[in-house]
Amino acid sequence: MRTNLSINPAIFEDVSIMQITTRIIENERGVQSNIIPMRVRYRRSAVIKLGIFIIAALFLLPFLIHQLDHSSKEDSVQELKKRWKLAKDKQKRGNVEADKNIKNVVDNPMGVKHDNKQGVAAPTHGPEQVLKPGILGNFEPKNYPNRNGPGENGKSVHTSLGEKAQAEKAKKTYGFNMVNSDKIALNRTVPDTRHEECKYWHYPEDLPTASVILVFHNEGWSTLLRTVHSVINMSPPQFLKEVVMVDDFSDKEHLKDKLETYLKKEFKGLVKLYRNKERMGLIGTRTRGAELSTGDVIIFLDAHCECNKNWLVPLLARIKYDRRIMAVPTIDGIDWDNFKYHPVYGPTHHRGIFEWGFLYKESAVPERELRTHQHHSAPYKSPTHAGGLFAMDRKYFFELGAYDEGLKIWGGENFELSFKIWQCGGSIEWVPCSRVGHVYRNHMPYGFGKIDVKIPVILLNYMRVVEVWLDEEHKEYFYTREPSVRGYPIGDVSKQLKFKKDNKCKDFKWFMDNVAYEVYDRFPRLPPNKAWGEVKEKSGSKCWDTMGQQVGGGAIGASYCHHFGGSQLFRINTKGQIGVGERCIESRNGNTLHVSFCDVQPTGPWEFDELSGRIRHTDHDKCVESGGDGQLTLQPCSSNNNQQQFVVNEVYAWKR
Ligand SMILES: [Mn+2]
Repeated sequence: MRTNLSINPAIFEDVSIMQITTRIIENERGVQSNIIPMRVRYRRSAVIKLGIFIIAALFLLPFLIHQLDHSSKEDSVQELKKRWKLAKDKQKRGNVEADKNIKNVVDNPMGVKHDNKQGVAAPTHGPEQVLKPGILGNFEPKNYPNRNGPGENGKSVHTSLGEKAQAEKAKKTYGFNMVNSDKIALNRTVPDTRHEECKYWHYPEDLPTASVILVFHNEGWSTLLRTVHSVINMSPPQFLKEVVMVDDFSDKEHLKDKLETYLKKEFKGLVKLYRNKERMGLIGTRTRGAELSTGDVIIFLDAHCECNKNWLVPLLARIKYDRRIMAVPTIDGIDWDNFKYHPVYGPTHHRGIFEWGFLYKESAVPERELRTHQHHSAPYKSPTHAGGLFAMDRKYFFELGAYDEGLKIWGGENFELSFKIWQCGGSIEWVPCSRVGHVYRNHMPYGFGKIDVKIPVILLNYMRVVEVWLDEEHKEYFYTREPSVRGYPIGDVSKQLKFKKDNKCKDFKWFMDNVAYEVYDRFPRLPPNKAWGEVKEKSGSKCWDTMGQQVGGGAIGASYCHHFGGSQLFRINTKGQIGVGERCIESRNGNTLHVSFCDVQPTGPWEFDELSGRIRHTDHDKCVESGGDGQLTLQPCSSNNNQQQFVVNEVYAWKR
């Protein structure tokens, strides 16, 4: 594999780099106003050994005493000794087999059925993590504070009447209610959302070091700094090499000198701040952050996160085990308005997949994957990831060529990296015992900066990914779903294709059959389009339009043709579905047309006769009629009614 660790000097010359020297937060006791020092303490190995010895002695003592009178107890003692030996050996050698002999005393409350016999044992590369029920994990935080205060323990905070106007303004500027965020301590506590089992995992002591990379653009003060404090507070110091902050050309005043001064004062060189001299976009800035990092592992987090208990070690342990694993924490939600910290998934594990327009989706982990694991809290494989939060071996990231440099701004980079990893020999795992809270925005508050692209940037990115990593069959599903971008020039992808060839990466069919196999269940292979584009009245001037309606919403209608696709781009496929975006058009009431979920078995109900221009609903045996007043309804079909006649014109907005 080609290793590209060199940093482009041209980028560096233009950029003011600020290395900050500061103190560790622990030395700040009592100095900063709203910062209550909170560093979670971690057991040292000596303490663990002593702890294990004491627990073992307490366990064994009664048995040993009884053994004098009751020789029948001998078996139990021998059994116990055997277990201890197995547990210890396992930790030493990373022996997977030994783990099966340790009884799991933590009930699996999720009721997930694990069929161990059918499990496929993964090859052991490095030392494995071990579950020791009843024995607190070696990196479990101790002395996690119990505090009262606004938002402590992840509770919600509320806006008073007097603050309403200011809160509204903040929402518009940042996408978050910063008035509420500002009331919460920068190092607030959060509830432990992990599965109970997570407390009893033991991890190797010699893990790689991590650089946590935070890319930001015009981020609010308290959400940004809470992320930094949380990373530092919740990570064992021996594994956190640095926090690398990369400012993608923000112009907010609080992110200038004030930020530099604060970081200098609070964190002793542990937090480094770099600034882009012009807007690079998220993807390019992430790669730059990786170039500037010095840890063994790079961990990307969004700039509005809060790390939960023992979030870091489970990620590092997977990379220690196999450096070609991308380890993804399980994301908790933080409300953008009241900042309540809460889990977003129920007891069922989820993983990342996609539909054919490459909208990111999550769905329950299939049984085929679940049955390869003995423990519900064990890391599991996932086809892809949401994009914002993940850990990777730094060198491996560059061996894979980092992100495709042709990807612009934001979007699709998660698929590029995922497909590249899986198809070229690596894997992606979601780690249930690593939890990180993320504030979901209510809207994207800022633009993308200047860009010369005639289709949505995200579609251009998808096209580059599709053209490099998909095969002919699967490419066709993408272009069936997004027909109007077919033929748009995507620039040079020869470097990516060469990489794929040189590294003998597997094809997309392999990926679908072996990794993302559940995608077909939820998003079946798309039937070809029979006609697509604007659906225009033959005798009028209006086009079908979703009118912004969603599933469960009101009727769609017709409005003046804008020729830009979007809400006026419909696809009628050979199986009789009418698609719009990822959704379909249905008329369950036999009267009006509505946006609905697509049936996974595509069979009708529509019939489009190009000759007559009639669009017939076969179940109701009625035809779509445009009233001329913007209403679309189903009416009895009539061959001489020109209000039931439509033409479907392909739309390529970028060609005009
Ligand atoms: Mn985010």
